[in-house]
Amino acid sequence: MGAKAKVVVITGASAGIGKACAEAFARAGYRLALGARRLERLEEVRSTLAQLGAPEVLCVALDVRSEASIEAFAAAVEGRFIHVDLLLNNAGLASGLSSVASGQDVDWQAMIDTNLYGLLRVTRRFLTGMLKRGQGHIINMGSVAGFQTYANGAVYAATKHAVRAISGALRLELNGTAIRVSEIDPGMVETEFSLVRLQDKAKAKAVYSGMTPLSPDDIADCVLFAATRPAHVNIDHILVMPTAQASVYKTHREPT
Ligand code: NDP
Ligand code: 8X3
Repeated sequence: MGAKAKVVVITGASAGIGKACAEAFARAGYRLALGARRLERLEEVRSTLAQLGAPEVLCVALDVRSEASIEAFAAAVEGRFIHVDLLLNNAGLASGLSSVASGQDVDWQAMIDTNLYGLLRVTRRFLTGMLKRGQGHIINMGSVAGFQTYANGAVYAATKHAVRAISGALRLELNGTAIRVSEIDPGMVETEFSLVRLQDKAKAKAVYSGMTPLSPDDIADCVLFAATRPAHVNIDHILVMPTAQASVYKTHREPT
């Protein structure tokens, strides 16, 4: 891509899907602006990303739950790159697995602040530049939980249903501009997601026992596909599941 290499901003690039997307965009020659709370984890992969082909890699601490952190992150990104071509809203989490009757405010708040408010505020901040330029692409990380809900996952599923609503509304609001809005909606992907959710290594491992989950690279393939379509093509959404997972209710597992 050389001097005109496109710029992609990735939130939550320190692990899992976000990190795999950073690697995929590096291989495709994009300039990268990466955010996450664990700056040291971003710095650890910086040299690998450069070796893979990213002409520039900017790593900045970002907590999407904080408006001030988003502003500092965006100012650093715009200070370095001026234009952002693509925003990948990937930062997200599930906190706990409990019924509505027994749910804790602290878990609900973490999911709503990160997956919903965080995505909204980051989008608003980067849309300003995209609207001035009349160009850009926003890719939101949704989930199969944006299409189906499950017991003990009400609030996580609510935030992912909200992401789908936001992607749809944005497409309507931006119709007539060249700004595209896509959503990638994975089923089970083995990352740090279940460890963050359950806070227990053995329980997190058991989530994927007896089946082959998606890998972060599988999702990065989908993101890169959506990102690299011609300007007149908008991928609205890609719902992608492990072959062993027919729905959030039915996953085939081999005896282990
Ligand atoms: P990981 O836990 O492996 O990665 C989550 C990433 O989000 C980390 O880089 C983390 O960085 C970042 N993050 C979390 N909170 C914040 C915050 N407040 N500010 C900035 N960054 C934050 O999980 P995944 O890679 O699996 O998750 C990525 C996305 O994919 C999420 O939106 C998730 O909901 C979605 N998803 C995951 C599925 C799965 O089965 N794994 C399936 C469907 C969707 P740090 O902690 O350093 O801030
Ligand atoms: C993560 C997938 O099924 O745990 O978005 O909700 S699931």
